Parts: sequence; structure tokens; C-alpha cells
Amino acid sequence: MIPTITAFEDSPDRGQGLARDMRVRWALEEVGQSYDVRLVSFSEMKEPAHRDLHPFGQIPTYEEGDLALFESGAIIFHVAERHSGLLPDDANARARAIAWMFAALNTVEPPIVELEQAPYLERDKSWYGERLPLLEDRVRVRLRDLSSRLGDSDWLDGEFSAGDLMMVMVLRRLDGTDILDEYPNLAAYVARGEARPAYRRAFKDQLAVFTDKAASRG
Ligand code: GTB
Repeated sequence: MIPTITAFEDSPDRGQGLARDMRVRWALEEVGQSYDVRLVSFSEMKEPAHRDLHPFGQIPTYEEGDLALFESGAIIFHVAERHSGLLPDDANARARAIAWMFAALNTVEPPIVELEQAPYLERDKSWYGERLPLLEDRVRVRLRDLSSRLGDSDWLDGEFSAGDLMMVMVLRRLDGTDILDEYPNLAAYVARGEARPAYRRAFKDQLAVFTDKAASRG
């Protein structure tokens, strides 16, 4: 059965692949599962029909038969459980890969999102200039530890896994800052993820949503 995911009808990042449908697309491409995409507007996301799928009125969602899921982490975990290619067969290695998924979402992403949001939520505050370096340093604390754990390995724990997929997508949210370049092995790690054929297919497809829309506007 071909699953359907949701994505922004109007890409706020102009097709840079920073919205969270990109990580779901990448996971589906990695396992060779084709999928349909339903594009939703900001207002449609807040309507009851979409809230039935996603209680917080967001994207991405995932529908497959009578299963409806929200939360990119849960969706990717589901995809990884049902297909080979994103989680190791060995039980302990599998548990560690899942731990990296959680680490990406729970430990690394929150300070990155806080830093990302500060310019548009807090720029007009008198304390913005003082808070920004603090937010950057909180990100650096996580990157320093992650960099030290990754060392000169290609991936976080052996073969590429859903943990790497999630971590690469989280680190990509630092695009537009210079912080990642302070950790050359992490910058190279993200580049390795982006070079994967599955990533490139997913990126191209989400970019097409933006370019098609831009072309239709003329
Ligand atoms: N925890 C949820 C998950 O992992 O699925 C978070 C889902 C989420 O934040 N969805 C966002 C959304 O629907 C899109 S991805 N927002 C609309 C709303 O809340 O009303 C976040 C995002 C949006 C835009 C950019 N960008 O333009 O760069 C980057 C990331």
C-alpha cells in the first residue's frame, strides 16, 4: 500500500528542505518505498480534517491504509521497523540506532530550534543581542560532544541508520549559520548524508513543490 504524507503547499524555506516532511521523504527513499504527497496550506492545517490526522495542526502526517501517524520521529521509526535499510538487524545495534534518533530529536534539536527561532520571535527585544550568543553556546555544547563521539567515523554507530538520518536533518537546521563549520567532522557528516542518492531524490522532490508553485505564479 502506498502511503501518503503531507507537506507545505507553500514552502516557507523556498525549497531548502528544512521542513520536516524532508526527513520522512528521505526515509521512504532510503527503503525504496514510493509515496504520495498531499500538499496543505497553512489554513487547511488548522482545520478539523487535518487535525484528525495531526492534533497540533502541523505537517508531516503519514497515512497508510487505516493507520494515521503524526510526528516525524514516529513516522520514520514506523517506516524503519517495516522495511530493511534504516535499522540494523542485531537487537543491540538496533536499540542504539533508535537511541540516536531520540538523541537527535530530544537532545540536539531543541537548542538548534531555539536558536533558529530567536531572530523572528525575539529580534525586537532589548535583550536579544545578549541572549543570542548564549543560544549559540548552548548549540556548541551539543555539537562539541557530538563531534567528539563521531570522531573520524562516517556514521554514529556503524552502518548508516535512521539515527544518522535524523541527526543529519537536525544539523541541517544550522544552515544559514557558521556554527557547523566550527566542527569539520560534523560538516563532513552532514555532507555525507546529503550525498546519499536517497537524500538527493527526496530533496529534488520537495524542491519541485516550490519551483512548480513559483512557476504557476508566473
Ligand atoms: N515534532 C513535530 C515533528 O517532528 O513532526 C514538529 C512538526 C512541525 O514543527 N511542523 C512544522 C509545521 O507544521 C513544519 S516543520 N508548522 C506549522 C505550524 O505549526 O503551524 C518546521 C519548519 C518549518 C519551516 C522551516 N523553514 O521555513 O525553514 C523549517 C522547519
